[in-house]
Amino acid sequence: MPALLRIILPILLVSLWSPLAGAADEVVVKLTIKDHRFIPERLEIPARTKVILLVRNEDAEPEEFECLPLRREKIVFPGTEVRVVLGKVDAGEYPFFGEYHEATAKGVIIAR
Ligand SMILES: [Cu+2]
Repeated sequence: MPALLRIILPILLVSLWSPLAGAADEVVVKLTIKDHRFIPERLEIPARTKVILLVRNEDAEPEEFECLPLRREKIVFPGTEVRVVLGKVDAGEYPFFGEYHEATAKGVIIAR
């Protein structure tokens, strides 16, 4: 094993083990914006579990993900992805929309 790897490998393993590196009870859910619509429009997530939402914008214009009941909003520039921490959500339905294209960009988060 090269000397550098011998130094780096244990550090890497320790960082993977660390609870700070990313909790195992965290769920990552993906949402895509395309043609000014959200895919999927019905987004199911586990209730009372820490949820991270990754919102990717495949359009050529910016969009803003906005979910009023969960008080989350974030601008997503073209060709980029943002991370929205939803946190632990109670069971229920939470509508969201794209503030810049409200007529077409809408959906609902279903937590159960
Ligand atoms: Cu807004």
